[in-house]
Amino acid sequence: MKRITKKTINILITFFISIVMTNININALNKVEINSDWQFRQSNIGEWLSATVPGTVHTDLLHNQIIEDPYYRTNEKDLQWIDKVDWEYKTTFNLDEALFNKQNIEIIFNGLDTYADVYLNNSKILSADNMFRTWKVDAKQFLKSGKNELHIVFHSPITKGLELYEKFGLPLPANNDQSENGGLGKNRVSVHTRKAGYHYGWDWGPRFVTSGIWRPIEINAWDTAQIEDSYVVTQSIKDNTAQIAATATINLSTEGNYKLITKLNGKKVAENDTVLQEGEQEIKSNFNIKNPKLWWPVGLGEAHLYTVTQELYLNNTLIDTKETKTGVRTAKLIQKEDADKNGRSFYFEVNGIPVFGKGANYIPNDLFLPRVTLEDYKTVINSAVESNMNMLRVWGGGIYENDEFYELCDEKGIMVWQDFMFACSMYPDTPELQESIKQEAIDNVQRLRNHPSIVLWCGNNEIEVAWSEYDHTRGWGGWRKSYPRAQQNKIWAAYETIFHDILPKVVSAETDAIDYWKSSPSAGPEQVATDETRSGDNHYWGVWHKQHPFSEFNKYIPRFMSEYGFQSFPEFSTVKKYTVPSDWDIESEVMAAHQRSGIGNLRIKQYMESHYKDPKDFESFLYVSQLLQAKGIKEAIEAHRRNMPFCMGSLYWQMNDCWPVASWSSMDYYNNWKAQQYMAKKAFEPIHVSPKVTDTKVEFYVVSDKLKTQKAVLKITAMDFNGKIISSTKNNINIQPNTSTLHHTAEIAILIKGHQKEEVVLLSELIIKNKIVSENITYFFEPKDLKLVKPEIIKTFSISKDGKTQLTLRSKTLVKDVFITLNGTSLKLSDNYFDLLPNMDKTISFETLGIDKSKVEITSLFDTY
Ligand code: BMA
Repeated sequence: MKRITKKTINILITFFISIVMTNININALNKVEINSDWQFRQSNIGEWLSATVPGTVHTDLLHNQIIEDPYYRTNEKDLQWIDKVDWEYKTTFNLDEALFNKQNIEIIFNGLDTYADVYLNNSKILSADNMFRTWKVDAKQFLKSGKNELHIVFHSPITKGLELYEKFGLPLPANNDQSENGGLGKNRVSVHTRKAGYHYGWDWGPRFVTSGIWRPIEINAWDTAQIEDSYVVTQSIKDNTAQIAATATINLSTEGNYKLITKLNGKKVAENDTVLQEGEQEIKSNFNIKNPKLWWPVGLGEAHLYTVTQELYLNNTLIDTKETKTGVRTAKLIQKEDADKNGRSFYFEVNGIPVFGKGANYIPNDLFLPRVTLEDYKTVINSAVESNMNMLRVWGGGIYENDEFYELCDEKGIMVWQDFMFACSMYPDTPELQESIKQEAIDNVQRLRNHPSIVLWCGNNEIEVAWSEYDHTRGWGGWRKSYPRAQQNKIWAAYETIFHDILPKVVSAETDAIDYWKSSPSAGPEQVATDETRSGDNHYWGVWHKQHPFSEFNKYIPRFMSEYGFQSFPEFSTVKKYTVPSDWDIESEVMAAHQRSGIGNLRIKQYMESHYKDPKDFESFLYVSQLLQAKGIKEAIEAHRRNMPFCMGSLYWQMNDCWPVASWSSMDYYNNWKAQQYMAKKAFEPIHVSPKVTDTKVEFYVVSDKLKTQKAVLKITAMDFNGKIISSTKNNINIQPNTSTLHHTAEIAILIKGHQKEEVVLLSELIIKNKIVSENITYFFEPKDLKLVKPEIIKTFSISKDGKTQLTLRSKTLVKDVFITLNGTSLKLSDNYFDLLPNMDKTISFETLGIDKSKVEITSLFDTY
């Protein structure tokens, strides 16, 4: 019920604001947000209707019941007209005398999507053309005391795109631009417009080319001077002392004797007294923190944050204050040549410690961006933390995320790999576009540079490999090879200008210390990443695109795996939200509209055949698709971690969805955890036992992200499906810190002692101080060949000390892939989609209070055929 919640919240906020004051919401002394009384209509046509700001045309049409839910069935098809016409928004707001009398008044447009002409009291004050930019307009001369009118015309991004496309004259590759679905034939216009790539469609997303005021509009008024920005960075940490540089950018309209005081958690650490001239100036304050509390990625320590406050005084009167929350840490991308000179490392070192990056790729959480709430961000980021992840990659086909996203990553210790917003396309070489890209980069790097969570800026997603300039035997079909040499040179020159010149220069000018990586994946200077390269990062899509079996994840081990993945369907309760019963067939028109990968269904079926029995019905197919996905990705995560420290990162594709769809995500649009999310939580656990089955042996690895050696017992038990123990061994081991170690190898024949492989389950447990810290269940055959029997599960409900409902399950025989639902919907549970071992209790706790026990249902793999 995500949409309803968001809508309700919007209404509540609007209501609250209108009580506080009419028209303008004062959120800081001199800052007011223009967020109410907005109206919109198709440009010059029809009546004005109420609008929500921030918002989008599509969601405003929906709220006014002019269109139906864009995500329902095949509604998307009927809504393609929206991006072909112009729209206009208007509001009036009152500017009180006090504000109006300020010397300087600017209006800040934090996000206009995209081609927007802005009129203030009938004067044009801005022509915007880049969704990612922050536009600041000096508005004093256009404003009046009292009532003012703001009017914004959004030109169709498609009409504008087509104009630019025709003017440029050379069609450029843009694989995911679903121009045909938008009625544009082969005219892929997306690359001409600085707007989120996924709005034009992707292989997990619909095509809704939105328009609107997608981030707040604020009035910012000040006299004499203001602190425009405060940038705080850790320059080094040596001998228990952190050297910090705080740079205040000050905007002055009055020269005079100024004083800037810098405080750390309220205590003064620096003071600068200076005579400042009119205009923009920077004041640098350096200070030290003795015995600093460092910011650590989750799992390695506290993600400690300090508050740095800068106060600006004119003639000893406080005139402005800026507060920054940031962490003290150093973060570096380490690329060291290997001893054998055959490759280079690729890992992140935080505070001098190499950190294995565990996590996923993050896409925008909705097509209609202003619908994404703080709660949504919390759910995704908390899910990452609960799943033992420490890194998310903000992928280049979406947006530079909202501040809240990074604030949560800062708080929770999630490292962010931040792409610039370029993906799977080549871009024109027009100077206007390049200037716009430069300004967009400056805006966003400046906005985000105080976040300790961001450890890397990366130029783009997959363009270097797709074009393959450095190796003409490779590259995506229809890209470089389809152009004559002169055009290839022109297109590649544009690439080099953006990714080898503009963007790295902005990162180095605007930050002190953040690394820039030109493309993901890349093998390094003038070398394209392949599945075999021993440097840089890699996206391994052999599993899926090339139909490699899951076991190949063990073969293609890169230095850092920044993408790999496998699709699944969302659970039945989610599918029900966008379908009617007659759609319940994977190949139906509606299901196909919610499966955007051309090979998606085929691949799922192909892999399913190798691993699972043919599911008996639609619902079973959805559920088994999730088991399949989790099985494949488990193989990958464990292979990457077992190969630590050669491989130092594993980010699967993809964490979340932007609408209800079949995709590579581990959480669906309604934030339901898929089987893969529960699996990731186990496979990413800080200390993990990982058995690798070969033809005749099992190799038992233990992977640890902890920084201390630990004594443990490695217990290995082979049992049949009735719980009869076939063999059991215990080994005392020393778990090595921050690496992976092979601790034990066993012959399968000895483990299973003459039993049939399809009737044996192997339980590996790691016990530290009598506590099981990791367990892993292994089979010697595919699920389809296991001799499972009809489960008889005994359920016992109890209430935990903190009032939560608990459910204990027990069965005399093995139950594979237990799936628990309440009222037909999966819930956030302490575990789900797990194997229940014979004669062993498994207790699950429900996060929601007061559940109706009679509505709890349990199914398992046995029930699917
Ligand atoms: C990678 C991503 C996305 C895409 C995914 C699945 O290439 O970067 O572009 O959605 O694979 O095909």
